[in-house]
Amino acid sequence: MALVDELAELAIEVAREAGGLARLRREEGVAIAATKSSIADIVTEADREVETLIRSRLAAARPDDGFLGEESGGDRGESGITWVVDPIDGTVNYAYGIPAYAVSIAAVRGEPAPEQWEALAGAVFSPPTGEMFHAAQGAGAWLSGRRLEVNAHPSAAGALLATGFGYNPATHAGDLARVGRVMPMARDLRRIGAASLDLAFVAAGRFDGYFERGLQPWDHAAGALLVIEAGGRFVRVDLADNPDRPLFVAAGPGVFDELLAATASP
Ligand code: LIP
Repeated sequence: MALVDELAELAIEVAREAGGLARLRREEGVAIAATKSSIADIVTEADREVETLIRSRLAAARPDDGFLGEESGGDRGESGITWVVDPIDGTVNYAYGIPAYAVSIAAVRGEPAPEQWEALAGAVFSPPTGEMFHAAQGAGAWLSGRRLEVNAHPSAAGALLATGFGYNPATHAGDLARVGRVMPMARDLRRIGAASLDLAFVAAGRFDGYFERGLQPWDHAAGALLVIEAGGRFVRVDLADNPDRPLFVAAGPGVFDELLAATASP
């Protein structure tokens, strides 16, 4: 079996088990364990428990790999491969009981930095719906045995788009200005609250495009590979006002350039 396929199979297996634990804890009742950078940036005990499960399963299967997780940080392995993990993406939705959250697991090669890594495999599992989106480098993106393709929507005019807003309220004026530039040309806008699902939906043709500033590596590592393997484009753009808060844009080829032009300014 090719390495990318082996990594994808492991990502799928662990994401499914981890998603089952997340769903169980949700049904039992979820408490916010801590607030991180802002009132919107929270962590639950389930986030921590699910990431611990994921980390232990991956280490048991591939002990020489590195790990980079939202809740437990990272360590470099010996194999040159790093697992980039968001145990519960859409944490606020999860805490409020909104059925829009996912387990995101990606395997990357090289430096564990988004602008340098090579994505090899990824899985985005949605426990509320049971949908497993997955991809292996060069082998396409898939959902329930169906190969995914981004929409062939010919332009940003009339496109169904999605976005998100960062945790820092000081950045919301720019985010809302960006929405103001996009809305006049869009069919409509959705804000799901889980970047990995936003990206999976672009790959599946449920959105024509997605844009958001300030995503963390674990938010987009798996979803970006889904988009690319589904024939879409994904880019990270440093903006002049704050290069440490890059803009991410994902879309099909007909929408991408116009969407990037409309969003790639502070
Ligand atoms: C979330 C992202 C979402 C963004 C939220 C938050 P988390 O990740 O998936 O797109 O708008 O602000 O960053 O914190 O739920 O893992």
